[in-house]
Amino acid sequence: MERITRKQFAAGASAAFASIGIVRFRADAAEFTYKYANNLPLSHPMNLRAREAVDKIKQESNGRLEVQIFPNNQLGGDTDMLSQLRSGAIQFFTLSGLILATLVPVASINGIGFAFDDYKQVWSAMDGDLGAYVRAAVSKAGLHAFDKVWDNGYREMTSSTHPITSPADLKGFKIRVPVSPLWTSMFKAFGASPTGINFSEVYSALQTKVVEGQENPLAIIETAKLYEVQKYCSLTNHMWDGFWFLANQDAWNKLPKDLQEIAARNFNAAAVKERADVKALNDSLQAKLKGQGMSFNKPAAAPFREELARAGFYSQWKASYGADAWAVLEKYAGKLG
Ligand code: X2X
Repeated sequence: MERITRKQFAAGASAAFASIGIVRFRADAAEFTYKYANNLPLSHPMNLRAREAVDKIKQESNGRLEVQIFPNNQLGGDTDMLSQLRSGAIQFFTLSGLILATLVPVASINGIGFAFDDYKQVWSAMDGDLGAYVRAAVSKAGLHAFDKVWDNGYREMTSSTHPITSPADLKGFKIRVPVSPLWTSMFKAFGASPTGINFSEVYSALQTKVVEGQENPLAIIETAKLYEVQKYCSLTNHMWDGFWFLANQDAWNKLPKDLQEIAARNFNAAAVKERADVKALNDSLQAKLKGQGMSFNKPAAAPFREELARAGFYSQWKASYGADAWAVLEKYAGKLG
């Protein structure tokens, strides 16, 4: 017996109407279709949780807001994607505050070397006054930042040539850093030779040995397969880095209040889940990366911190951000430098 389901019947009917020009739009066409771009592999918790969030947003908005995800630098490197966000070619983008600092200088403040002892300090600061301070500056620059920062993590140094056991091992070290004045300044203070390269080019820069090393949290070293082109991983925890979930201001303003509420609530909730995922991964990945051929060491932090202080790193950045911003950082991180 032939059974025609309701869906098949509807599809057939709509095709019939379409062919005579009665159906002008598909019943499932969204009112708003926005693009969300990022620089991380699909398997990173940021993309996994963002996927869940956009599914919920579609469902809760009854299909009115559809967010398409473009992971893994599909739309270009961070520098490109930031331009696309500003021009409105993309509507959402997650970006490290340290790179956002090329547009909003104070956004790199959470990356000051060895500022936060632990995640407790990090989230108090970023969900508290420090995050609010940065978001206000981001908004002045014409972008909208959601309340909850996504975790990138504590960053560790990797190398194809030698482990980093003390600041002396960084002298002349050819290291890739993200495109950001704070990163360049910090590795120059260590006497290294940093090159600013977008993440989209990192694997090949390491593979072709344009640079010897790089630094990133374990979750990225694993999901971007950097263990294939790096041998040593030194657990330096030299800074904490997070991603602001950003929206183009005009695109954001165009959304009716109810859609803004649905988007913000789901992206913020996803960020909180992603933080737990990254922390769990960072706690467990060392064994996996060892199995993939990396060797680990954990240098003492104090000599690195002292080297930065001696080079004038802390006083220079305090002057650059201003005493007010610095006081907000120290409220959470304690006295620095
Ligand atoms: O570029 C990097 O190293 C990365 C992926 O960690 C950032 O987005 C800052």
